Amino acid sequence: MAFTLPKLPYSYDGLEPYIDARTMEIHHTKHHAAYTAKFNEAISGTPLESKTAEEIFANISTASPAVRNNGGGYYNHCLFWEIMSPKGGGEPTGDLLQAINKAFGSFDAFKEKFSTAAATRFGSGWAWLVKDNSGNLVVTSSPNQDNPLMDVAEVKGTPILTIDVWEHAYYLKYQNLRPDYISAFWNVVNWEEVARRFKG
Ligand code: MN3
Repeated sequence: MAFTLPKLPYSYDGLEPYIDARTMEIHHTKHHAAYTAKFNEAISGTPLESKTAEEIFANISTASPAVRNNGGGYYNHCLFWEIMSPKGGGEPTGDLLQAINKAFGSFDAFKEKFSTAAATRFGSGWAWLVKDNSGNLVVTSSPNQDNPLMDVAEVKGTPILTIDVWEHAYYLKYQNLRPDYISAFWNVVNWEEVARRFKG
């Protein structure tokens, strides 16, 4: 099974002014495309070729660094594109909002916790909102291209929201101001998609 680079569900300038078109185009056509190609290369001719990304991640500790880094890079960006939208922003509703309130006290407290996880992840990585195996919501972050589906993850579960905090995700527009990029991100979060993934 070969993994394919998905099309973005919106145009490269669709997330302006929060995430600029040039960053989106390079991020998708260069970075994500390279992870996808190298992931396929790394599993080609191995037993992993017939597995889903989720199955590969469940035993990632036994795989090569090329599979871990590029498989994560492939999957994480697929999720990242999906949980953003030109019509995003605002607040979640219904069951998702209730679960957020239960786990974090309030939506604002959740935003604060997620933003801090994203801002304080040293070097390159991702912040996550994860539905754990008990159905509870947890905020975490991971280095490099690791994700919560991997057996090596500090917090394991189903990722339902994520932000890429590699410099390539924001440097053209925000330079070293990662917190400004994180603040802007909230304006493009696709809560309908996050809620869909929460329902699972
Ligand atoms: Mn990236």
